[in-house]
Amino acid sequence: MEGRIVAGALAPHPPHLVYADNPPQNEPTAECGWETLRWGYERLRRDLDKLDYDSIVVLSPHWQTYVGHHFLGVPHFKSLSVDPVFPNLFRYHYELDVDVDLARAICDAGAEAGLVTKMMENPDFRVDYGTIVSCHLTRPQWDKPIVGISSCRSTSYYSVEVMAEKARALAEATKAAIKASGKRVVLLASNSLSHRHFTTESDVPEDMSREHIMNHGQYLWDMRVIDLLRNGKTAQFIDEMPEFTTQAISETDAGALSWMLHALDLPDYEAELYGYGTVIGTGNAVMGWFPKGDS
Ligand code: 2X7
Ligand code: FE2
Repeated sequence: MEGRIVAGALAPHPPHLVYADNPPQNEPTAECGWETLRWGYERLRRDLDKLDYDSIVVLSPHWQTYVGHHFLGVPHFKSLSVDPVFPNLFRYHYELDVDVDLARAICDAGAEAGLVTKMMENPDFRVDYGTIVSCHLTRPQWDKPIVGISSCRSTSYYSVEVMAEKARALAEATKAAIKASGKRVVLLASNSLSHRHFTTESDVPEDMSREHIMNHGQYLWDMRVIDLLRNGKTAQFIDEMPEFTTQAISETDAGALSWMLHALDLPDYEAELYGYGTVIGTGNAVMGWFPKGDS
């Protein structure tokens, strides 16, 4: 049977959300915080629980490779992930399985399409926090193997347009490999929307009286993007993505959202918005796409 993508999610990765959830894997503890996003993730999880799927494929802005895309290529990773900027919030003991067969299939399909791709086979590699946070918040049980894909930094090395072309090619490779695998797969675009952020933190990080969008311009951009995505205007979003990325310093620079939307064939159906909220001034939305043909 042909494999297929059963869902895609915009799954932002501020470590603050894991911190505020107090899972046993994370050392620091919080009183509360960023509820609209955490409740949004709760509802995303509920919808994903209704689906039957084999693997999760995630592209992360915090695994940065300047030459091509790399793929986690070791069956099991276990280590401690410490956020470099927020070590006070995120010291997370992770243990995860990798769907190496699917990773290799996407890696090979990408290479055939002319992309530079490489399997990352160092067993001591430390998985980045973007991958860990998005996967934890989407599936805290960690009972599905993941495919971890690095972000090729072509936006900074060349231009946002070069990144967009590569994201599209990687999406085609992802789709073809999933189809041939016979597997049912969930895709995660691990990124925030607007990304200007505060440079200082309050004494109590979860003090929500201090949390708000960085500026009104960023908010307007986030609302525009969410409106396009909610209304199935993903092709228009892709057209506007370079300007959004530049003006809102958005984490869409990493290509995760473009990759996922292309792999979903640029949905013209509505996305489910589970929640929007800011984290240290950045804009974050949790959203889901459910291609027809699944229950
Ligand atoms: O990586 C992040 C992010 N994208 C947004 C907000 C806060 C921290 O980390
Ligand atoms: Fe980030």
